[in-house]
Amino acid sequence: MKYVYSDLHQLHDPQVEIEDSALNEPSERPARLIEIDRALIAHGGFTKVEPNSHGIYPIKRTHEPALVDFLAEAWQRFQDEVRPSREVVPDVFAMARLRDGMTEGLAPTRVEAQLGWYCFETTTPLVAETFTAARSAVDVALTATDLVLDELLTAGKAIAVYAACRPPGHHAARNIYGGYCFFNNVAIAADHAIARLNESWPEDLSQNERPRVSVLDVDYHHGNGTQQIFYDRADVQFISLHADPARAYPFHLGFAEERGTGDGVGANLNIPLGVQIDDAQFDAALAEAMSHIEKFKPDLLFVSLGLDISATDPLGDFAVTPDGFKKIGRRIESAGLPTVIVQEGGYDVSRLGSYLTSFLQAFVDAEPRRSSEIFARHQTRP
Ligand code: SP5
Ligand code: ZN
Repeated sequence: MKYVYSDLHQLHDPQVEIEDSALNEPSERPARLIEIDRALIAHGGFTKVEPNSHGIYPIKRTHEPALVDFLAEAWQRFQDEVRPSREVVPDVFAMARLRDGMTEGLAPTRVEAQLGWYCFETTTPLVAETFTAARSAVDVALTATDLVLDELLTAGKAIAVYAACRPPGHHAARNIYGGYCFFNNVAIAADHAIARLNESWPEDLSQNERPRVSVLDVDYHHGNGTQQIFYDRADVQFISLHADPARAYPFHLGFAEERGTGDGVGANLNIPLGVQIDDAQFDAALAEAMSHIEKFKPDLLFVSLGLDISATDPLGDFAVTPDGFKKIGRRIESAGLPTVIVQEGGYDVSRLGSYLTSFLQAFVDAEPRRSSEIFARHQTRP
């Protein structure tokens, strides 16, 4: 099985993050992906691919261009215009309620004000080369998506590729970042997949034959950014299993009532879960999610894979075991869809490799079958 990995993620290496009213060592650190890469090499069943540069355009199609331009310059501007600092974080947040009953505020121009406009919390510091690392994570997701699309479009095969993304992406919304995420890797890749399928397929397809994709988010935390980006879209289904936001980050989104808006009504589905969810309980929720994906009949499946659902994760309170990860991988694989697996969270650094290889084992085992069978596209759809 192929995986896409770039060493450039190591350039994002904050030394502190402000969390739980304390200055902590960052949970989201380079060692996470170094451990994952080590485990995939040691396993023997994986082939590493370097990402290709896809440029800035796919990022600016999904995110507001002003956010992208801000992230390109913000760290250096803070050094020049405020004071030298290894990590740069906001301290004044542009909360909409400050202006209750008034006209909407103007976008600020000073860098310290823009930080609180474009970032929603304090745990996601910028360092000197964060922008380079965040762009490399996007290229990793886009390259993995291209490998899956190439196989689908040229040979009709449904393969699976793992995108070793870091920093993660699913908390980054269209024009605001946070939650250790800068660019929404999976959302950019899903938009790119739809664009490529639209270019390759005839223009005169009926509405229910047009390209569509599903994003299944199994990170411990709700994928608020992905939900926001696709909330009004009928061609991207977003389904998230996560800790109930009534008790867990990101707190303000991820409730079951959030079902989409406009054309997107019904294409967003949240399944909030209680504490200490075990393998069987997680699998039952996943079975429900998969039944919705089966009905939607996507051309491609994206998985936002968070390994922070494990029983040993320092940020989570679920109870998924290595055997649970195997079963989760098996259930997702059994849908038989062309699949891009995108790395999100997971913070028990020394165990991330074994959790990941447990999850991916079903895809490794299915590879011979997936590369000999033709995937039936253009199924009849609702
Ligand atoms: C991508 C991703 O997984 N982002 C997660 C960001 C979570 N940040 C908030 C963590 C709050 C930590 N409080 C932990 C208390 C655990 N006992
Ligand atoms: Zn997470």
